[in-house]
Amino acid sequence: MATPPTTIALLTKSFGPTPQYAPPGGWQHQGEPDKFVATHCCFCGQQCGINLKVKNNKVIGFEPREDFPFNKGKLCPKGIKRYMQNEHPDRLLHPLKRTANGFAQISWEEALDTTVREIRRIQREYGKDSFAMLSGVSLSNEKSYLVGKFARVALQTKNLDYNGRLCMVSAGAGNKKAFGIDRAANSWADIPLADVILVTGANVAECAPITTDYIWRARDRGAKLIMIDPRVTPLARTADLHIPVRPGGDSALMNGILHVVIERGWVDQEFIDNYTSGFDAVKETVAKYTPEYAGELSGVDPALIVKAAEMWGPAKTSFLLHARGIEHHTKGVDNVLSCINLVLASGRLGRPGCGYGTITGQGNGQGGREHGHKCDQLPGNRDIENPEHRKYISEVWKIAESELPGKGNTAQEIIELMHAGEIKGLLSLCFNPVVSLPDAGFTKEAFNRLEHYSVIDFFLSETARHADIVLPGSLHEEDEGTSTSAEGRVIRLRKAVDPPGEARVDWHILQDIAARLDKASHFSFQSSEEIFNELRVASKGGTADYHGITYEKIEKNMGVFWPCPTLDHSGTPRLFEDKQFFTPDKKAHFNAVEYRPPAEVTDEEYPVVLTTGRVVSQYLSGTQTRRIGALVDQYPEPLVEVHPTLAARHGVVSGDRVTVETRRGAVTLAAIVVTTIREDTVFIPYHWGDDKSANLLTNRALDPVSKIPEYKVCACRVTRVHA
Ligand SMILES: Nc1nc2c(c(=O)[nH]1)N[C@H]1C(S)=C(S)[C@@H](COP(=O)(O)OP(=O)(O)OC[C@H]3O[C@@H](n4cnc5c(=O)[nH]c(N)nc54)[C@H](O)[C@@H]3O)O[C@H]1N2
Ligand SMILES: Nc1nc2c(c(=O)[nH]1)N[C@H]1C(S)=C(S)[C@@H](COP(=O)(O)OP(=O)(O)OC[C@H]3O[C@@H](n4cnc5c(=O)[nH]c(N)nc54)[C@H](O)[C@@H]3O)O[C@H]1N2
Ligand code: SF4
Ligand SMILES: [Mo]
Repeated sequence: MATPPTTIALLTKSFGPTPQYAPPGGWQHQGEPDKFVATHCCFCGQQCGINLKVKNNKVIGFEPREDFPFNKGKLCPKGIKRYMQNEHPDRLLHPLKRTANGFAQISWEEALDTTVREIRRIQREYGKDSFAMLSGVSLSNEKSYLVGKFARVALQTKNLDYNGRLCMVSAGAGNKKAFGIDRAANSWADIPLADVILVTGANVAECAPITTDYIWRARDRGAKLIMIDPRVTPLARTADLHIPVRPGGDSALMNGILHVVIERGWVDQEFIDNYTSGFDAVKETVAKYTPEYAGELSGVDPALIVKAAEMWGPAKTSFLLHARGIEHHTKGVDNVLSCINLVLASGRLGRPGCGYGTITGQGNGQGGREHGHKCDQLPGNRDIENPEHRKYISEVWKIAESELPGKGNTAQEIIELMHAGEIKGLLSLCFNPVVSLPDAGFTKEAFNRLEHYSVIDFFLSETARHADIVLPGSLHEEDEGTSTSAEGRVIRLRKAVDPPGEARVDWHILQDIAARLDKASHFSFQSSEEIFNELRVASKGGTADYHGITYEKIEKNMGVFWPCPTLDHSGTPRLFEDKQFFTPDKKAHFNAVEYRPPAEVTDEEYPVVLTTGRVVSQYLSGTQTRRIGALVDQYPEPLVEVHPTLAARHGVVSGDRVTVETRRGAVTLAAIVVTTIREDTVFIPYHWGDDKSANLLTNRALDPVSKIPEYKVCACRVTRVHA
């Protein structure tokens, strides 16, 4: 019997989340749990261990998990409150379809049949690649792998990409160029052993909170800390040296530091000669980046550049960390390479206390970038255009190589093609592009032009509101699986509860769609572990080799670091110990980088630099954390950080409403006047949608190599709103 179409009042009346939710009796009075489930936090790439308390098939709270070596019981505010989304009344419990009166509940049969009918129609009328797929790396390794296979084998489209395109791709491209492998070079155990730590473009205390503990342990031993950021972030307040770089100035700044390091003779010539290539070109390039020239380009006092070189250069051990502050740029890859050049010149890699790493952002931002989620990638971090790689994966997937699509478009390019009317249909999961992509007005127009859009999510995100069919998926704690942390450690996620109502585990939904596309024989997995075992084979021989990792081994050892090629291999916490790199010539490659200005620079009309990022209590596009009351209380809405000098120029005091305007749009928000930001720069966190969205302002310009958007710099003007 067909389900009668009842519009869902909660979803149509108000799109805003209902954060004040607490179960009857309140969270504190849920009684004794039936069991504890040892698993991991669902949010950031630190992947802290946590014990979930479960009662009557519901998560009712948590206990610290002291046994997991990374965080040893410590959690940040998000980890502590993560369980509170489990029973939220906004949770999608039934499939929905769009009607003239809002969303109506439908049966799974109707939802899946409609999705598949539209996939077939669009692909018949406009070609296979006119139907695209977008995915995300809050998904487990198993789901990420399955998505890659699903898009190529079931949808047969080349147009699959993922939300890591907004996150890890500049670091990934830089790391591959220099080292031939895309992973932090060390486990975090090397951080406390470093004598100097240089952190650039990373708000460690708010975005990788547990890493703070590692850095403090180094400082307890007397280590020096250098922080490079346009803002004095919480960790920067305790640093030995803070360099307030002008957004977009990083490659010039790093070239300047390397200039001084070379001039003073603090390079490891033996390491450079034996294990690297390309140093002479770099030396020649940085020769003109004197502290004065580099300081002028990056907006900092030349003395600070000299001071940084004096701290970094002669140290015995060191660790360099960066995150999106240097990567979210049209020269994100160049910025990363300029950091790697400094590390290589010092020769401090592959030894205790000597390390380098990008701080991976999303929960499975590491694993999710290895298993074929990207438009140019096959599992094991293989290349979709390499004939040998294609042949191997076609054999694993039991298809003819000719059936395997080629390289597709990246996430932002897919949106551009939707806007241009070339991509007509979309299936997405685990991605909220209407909030998270730059130039949100443009993104919304692109979604409105689709002929069909199906989404798998557990909340009705801002993007899901554009869907024709909504398929209710699963939370982290509703499925078994694995994830790979920022350190490169593969860990076990454990199922605590079943999906509520009619919601289904994400990969079951993909298998149901595949079956309706007549591909059941390729998608007949009975468990997450079966998917993982196919992933192991598919990754075998690739750089991201998981072949020697099993569920049992992960559980026994509290995680296994890849590469791990064989069952008797214990994993690789520290890369490059043998000074062998993963490039064809086994050497590490220097890459000369010339400074380029950002895509949009300030002028008379738009005289202020806008940069965007995060706050500790909110996560990404906010669909989850904006529904957790305690986190909303901590930071209820976006504030514009303004320096007192700029504030005075506009007569603004904290709490005043200001309009921030760029060539793309305007938002009006409350200002917060702080001395911790550059005078020429304002900062807005991006975790909100609709009229509070920072991405109404940001620029769609992309890095030519990584295709990451330039979230970290554009030109704006600020005006005070008079009551
Ligand atoms: N609380 C919280 N934690 C998170 C997340 C979250 O949403 N909330 N998200 C996770 C994810 S996916 C990611 S990618 C990471 C991101 O982690 P981070 O990259 O640490 O966070 P962001 O706030 O995006 O940016 C970091 C810093 O870059 C600075 N910055 C801006 N422009 C520049 C520049 O041109 N040069 C330099 N050197 N610095 C600049 C900003 O002032 C900011 O302090 O966090 C992860 N952890
Ligand atoms: N202005 C500006 N914009 C930015 C950034 C910035 O610094 N500034 N940072 C960028 C970065 S680094 C990132 S990583 C992106 C993130 O941007 P998005 O990936 O769009 O953000 P999320 O909030 O993770 O969106 C994921 C969606 O998937 C759902 N979801 C989460 N887990 C699961 C799951 O297991 N299954 C299913 N089916 N759904 C799930 C959530 O409910 C949510 O609707 O934002 C980018 N956008
Ligand atoms: S640091 Fe990251 S993984 Fe750890 S509790 Fe906080 S959000 Fe979760
Ligand atoms: Mo990210």
